[in-house]
Amino acid sequence: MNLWNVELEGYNKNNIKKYETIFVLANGYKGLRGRLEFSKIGNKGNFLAGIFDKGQAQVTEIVNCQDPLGFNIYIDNELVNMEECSVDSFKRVLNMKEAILSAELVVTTKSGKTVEINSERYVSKSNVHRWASKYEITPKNFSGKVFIENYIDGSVTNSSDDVMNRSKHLSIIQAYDIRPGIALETKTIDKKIGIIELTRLIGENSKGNIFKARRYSKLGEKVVEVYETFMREGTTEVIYKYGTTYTDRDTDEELYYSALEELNNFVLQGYETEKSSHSEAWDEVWKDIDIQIQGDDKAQVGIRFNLFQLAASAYEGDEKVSIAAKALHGEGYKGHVFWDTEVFMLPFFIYTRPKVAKALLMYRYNTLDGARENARLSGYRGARFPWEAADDGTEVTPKWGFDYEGNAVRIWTGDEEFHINSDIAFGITEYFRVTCDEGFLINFGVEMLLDTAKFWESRVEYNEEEDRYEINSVIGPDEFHEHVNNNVFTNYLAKWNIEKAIYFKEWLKRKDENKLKILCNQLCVNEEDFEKWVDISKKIYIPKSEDGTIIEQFQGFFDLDYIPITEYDQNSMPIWPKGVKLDRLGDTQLIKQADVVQLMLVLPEEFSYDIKKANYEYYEKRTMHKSSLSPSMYSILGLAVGDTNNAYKYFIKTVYTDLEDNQGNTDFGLHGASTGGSWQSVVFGFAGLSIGLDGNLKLRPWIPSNWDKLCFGVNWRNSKLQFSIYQDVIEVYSTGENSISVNDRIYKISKNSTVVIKK
Ligand code: IFM
Repeated sequence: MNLWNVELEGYNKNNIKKYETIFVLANGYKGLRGRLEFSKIGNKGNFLAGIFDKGQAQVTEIVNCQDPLGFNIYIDNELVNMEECSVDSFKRVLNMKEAILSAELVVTTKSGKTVEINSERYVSKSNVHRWASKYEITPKNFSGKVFIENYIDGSVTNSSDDVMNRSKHLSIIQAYDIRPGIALETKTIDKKIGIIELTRLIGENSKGNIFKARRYSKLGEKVVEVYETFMREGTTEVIYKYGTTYTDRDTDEELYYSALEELNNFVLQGYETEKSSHSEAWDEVWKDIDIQIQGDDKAQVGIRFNLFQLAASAYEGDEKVSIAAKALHGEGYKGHVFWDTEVFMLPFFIYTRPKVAKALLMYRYNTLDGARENARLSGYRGARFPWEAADDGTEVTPKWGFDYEGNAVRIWTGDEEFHINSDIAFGITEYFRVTCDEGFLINFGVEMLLDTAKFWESRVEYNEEEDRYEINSVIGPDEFHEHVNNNVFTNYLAKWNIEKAIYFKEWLKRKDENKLKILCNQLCVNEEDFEKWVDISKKIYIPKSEDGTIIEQFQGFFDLDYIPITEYDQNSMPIWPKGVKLDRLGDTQLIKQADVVQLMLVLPEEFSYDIKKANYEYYEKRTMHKSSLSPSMYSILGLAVGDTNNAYKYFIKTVYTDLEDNQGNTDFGLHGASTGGSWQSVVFGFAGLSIGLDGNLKLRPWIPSNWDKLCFGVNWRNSKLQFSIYQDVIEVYSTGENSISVNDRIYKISKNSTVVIKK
């Protein structure tokens, strides 16, 4: 078993879309679905970060751009196609180490001609505008004319499988015959953002060019070039396909010339040269992110898949884009960005690739005006970050969707899921705690903290009778319960958001008093607001059980029907208890995903071991894990409170969310949050890494008995730490001087040295 590969053996029409998602190649700028060129089944997907459009769609959505992958082989005039040929052998491999997707297939056409095709593809990590494929074609039982068709398809729509909702976001601007090569330029409907794809085929053997004739044509919204060649039985011919992509977001120059220059240089440097720099770039990434789990191959491949796809989805070169819930892997959730980014994915980047983390936070800063507009439009002040975000920070959550039974339902999350503001505040302070990047905080972070606090000031309601502040009619992380009052996740984090705003306002005063003055002026806040903030933070309502042990998820939760979960499916996911009415879930204590448990992980230092344990046990029995965000959180809190048995189960469920499609919707894109949750399960869960109240790192590991060794690295302030955790020994290497607490004992590590600790 190669622990760097995800492999698919055997051709199966039913899992094509799932593997298109699993086999996405992305570089944070572009995501190309892992479509097999020789199949007509599946969903085309060429997503470019930051390219959004509404057009005739329900809401603004990521645009499925013109598809540059088109590549057909005709033996005489017979198309080599998986659906019509007999498949003699079939294998696809995603090599995560080098970020190369390859395919090996042998097929026989209806007329009995057998051909072997070995191909590979990469989307360059070293130059985000470049991507390429290579095809090795061997006739097995014939010699004859072969036509190779290269095309770019501009007829792509979004929601192609959903007849009522198909929408086209691109108008064709121009098709080009580059001779050799083709190009197709489009523009989005609303903002008229230009997008161009260029491709060129090079087929060469020892005698030079293998092509004998070429024909260019524009067929409707497709631009096509076809080459004629002659192939001999048993002789392999190699064809390279080079591709470049540009949009108006990248350049002020004419798109065609930018992309053409890029293509010419790419072809000149060659496929293999770019492939090497691409692999080297990935090598650097892997040095930062890899996690080794020795002794458990399933966990090893699974965790690498999650790290790979998460790292592939981000691009530090663009501070105006973020990672969508489904990353650049599919149209699910319309390419929108949720709290998934800050709470689930960002910690991975903060600890392993801080420059990317900063770019992700800058996306929020760059969309702050949209957030201010959201607050204004809903009658509040300050900044209200959107529950679902696209390119400008305004709210893009659809108003209507479908429930579990397919009935049309009003979606309230965009109106009521307010905790997104504090989730972003959490991302900001967490980034600062780990990196100490003062420049970020001074220039961007404090402004976001103050403006989100100002929002909470306008959002809370004062209950005079009880002398407390409340936040009513909200949705917490558990989306089964809508319009609830005083959801603790929301209230607690609003309080915490306000406290952080006050703390960092004082911090900024010390660092740069003038900057703070300007900021207060700009945001229209003064001492009166700050005093009110203190009052709110002291008096915000946190419902609890009478003895104070169990936090009540929201006011009135304890009075709802308790329905025991007794059955589990083959992936050990809870099955709906018998008799439960899916349109009345709000009347029950069944919850969709971690809510109170989530709070205890976002702010672990705020809750004692006993409180965590009691709440974990109480809510675990009630959680349906109907969101992929849930199992990782139960794994981490489970480990913190000694439920090691279930923790492994939740961990495997998390890392195999997409590989085993255990939420049943991998077709529509990656579960980005669970890729981040996978990293967190290992680092915060099994390794027990946290930041202590003294500001130092703490480690409290527990690893399953079949794990011989768990290894990973993190950036901590100005040093890199490398952890190796064995069953009875822990080794910590640090590039800088550090103090670290391991199982509650403090160890000093000097620069470039290792401490070895016996458990
Ligand atoms: O952000 C999540 C939410 O918590 C649950 N439903 C799916 C969203 C996107 O992943």
